[in-house]
Amino acid sequence: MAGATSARRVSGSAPAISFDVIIVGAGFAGMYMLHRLRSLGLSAVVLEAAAGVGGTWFWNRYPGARCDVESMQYSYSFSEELQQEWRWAERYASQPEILAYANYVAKKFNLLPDIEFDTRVIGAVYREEDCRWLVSTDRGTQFRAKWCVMATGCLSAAQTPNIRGLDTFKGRVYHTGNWPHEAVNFSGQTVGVIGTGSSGIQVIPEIAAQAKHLYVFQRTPNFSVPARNRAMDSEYERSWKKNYAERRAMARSMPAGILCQVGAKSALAASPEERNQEFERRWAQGGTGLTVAYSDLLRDVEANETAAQFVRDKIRTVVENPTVAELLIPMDHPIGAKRICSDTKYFETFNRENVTLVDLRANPIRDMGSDGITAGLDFFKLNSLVLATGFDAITGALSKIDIVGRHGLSLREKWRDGPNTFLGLMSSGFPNLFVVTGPGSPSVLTNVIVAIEDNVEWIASCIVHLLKVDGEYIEATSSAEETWMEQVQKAVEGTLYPQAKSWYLGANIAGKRAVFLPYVGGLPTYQRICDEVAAMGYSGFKIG
Ligand code: N01
Repeated sequence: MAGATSARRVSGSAPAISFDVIIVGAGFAGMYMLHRLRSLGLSAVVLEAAAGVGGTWFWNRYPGARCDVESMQYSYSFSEELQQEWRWAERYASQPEILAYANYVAKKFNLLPDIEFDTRVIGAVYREEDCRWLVSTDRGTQFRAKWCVMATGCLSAAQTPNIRGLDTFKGRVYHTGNWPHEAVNFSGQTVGVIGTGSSGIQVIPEIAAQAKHLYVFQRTPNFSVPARNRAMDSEYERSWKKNYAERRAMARSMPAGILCQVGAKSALAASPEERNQEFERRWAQGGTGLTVAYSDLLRDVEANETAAQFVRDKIRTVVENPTVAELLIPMDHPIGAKRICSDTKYFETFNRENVTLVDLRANPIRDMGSDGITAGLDFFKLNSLVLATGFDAITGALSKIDIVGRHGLSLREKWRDGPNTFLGLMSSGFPNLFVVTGPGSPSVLTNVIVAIEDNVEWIASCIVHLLKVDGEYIEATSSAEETWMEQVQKAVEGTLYPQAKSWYLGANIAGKRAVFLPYVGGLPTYQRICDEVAAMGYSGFKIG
């Protein structure tokens, strides 16, 4: 809700206000955390940099922004009433619809009075003397609480590339991850888009349909599958709503927390005809299910190559100019090792007369001037530039905050060579500081709303336990953390993920240590471990 205001406005000069819990972020994680804590009778405040709820869906308002998990699944499961009454318009929801849903939830559960909007958290310090977190904001306000929950999101720190002269460009520069609220009209303009990840692949067809000319500056081609989005089929919706609880439970038993057909057989055990038929079926169905057609697509190079080759051939069929087609074909990474993209007429867009693909591998960007961009020996005159250049993922939002734990330990310093957490939920040296979908949890490899709900439930139960045993603090032990991080790295070793220079590894951020950030062992395994840890009295944690 743009411009939403909370009932309580805290003035900059007031002393720190105390709560049981401070939650940072009013996206899907922060909203549910607030609701859950309230149900326990605890007092909580949510501090949110944006003017409204929704997190990533508040900021990523670029044309074409849409979820790649089906709407019937990309939604909260905690309230039967909510999931019955909300009606999704499309198979894959658009950003405005998801934002409307977030606002509906905020209203339905009366969350707004406990959210401080337009309030960016800049620091959080643990005070050993009273085991409390002191959180400070860019408004000069301070908040104090026993527990602090970082619900800061995995893809919330937008990344602007370091292009010489970018600030001298006299046209408008947009970032997909921080899109303006007012409608942007590219009609009659020559526009440049840098970046061909999920955001670029969604925004490019929309801008092409409006602009006079569009230059797509591509450094690395990406695999993308057609979304085949369509209006919600009412029979499909009814079938979900009739069995919602059962289907949600089934989804939770799947590795990504998404109910879909996961092939149990090796791709190499199928004949080429059989494989082709299966890939064609999934291509026609639309969505990202192609990469789970066989059990070993993300484990075996040869198996992976069968799917990669199928998509490469599709690109050759769709793109009319063979030279352009070859430039759009990814050859440098296994399919699925980078997050696969889902599109609506992306490759078709390169058949338009008003679209030019600029290959940055052959012609790297040299600099920008007031009128445009120079790549290789060519100058491209532009009216507007769109940066679809991604995020400092998973750790970026946390490292923007100056978080200081025991003995003056800085989280940024501790994580300089890669983040260390136990279960992605807590980091040793930072008592009572929880992270939702933190590094070392399955987070971005799942339907993130499922991962969020499970983490929030775990944190809520942990707080209940602490209250029961009269614990002042809970903290991950460094040995549990070390063992968990070894497990996280071990889980990824047998997969093809490390073969791509992706944001999963932090490879898109200069100077970021290459460490695989999410846990690839799957949501059910992860959840089982979290539950066992809790059942054993929070083994691996110190309670004092
Ligand atoms: O970001 P990205 P994204 N010069 O990092 C290029 C989720 N999401 O915002 O690959 C030139 O994937 C960069 O090139 P390269 C989803 O999880 C979901 O698109 O580094 N190019 C790349 O092409 C997704 O994976 C949805 O060589 C530069 C692009 O910018 C994640 O968010 C929709 C450059 C960045 O791609 C991130 O996606 C949108 C430079 N200096 C996002 N710097 C859906 O649900 C970067 N690039 C569908």
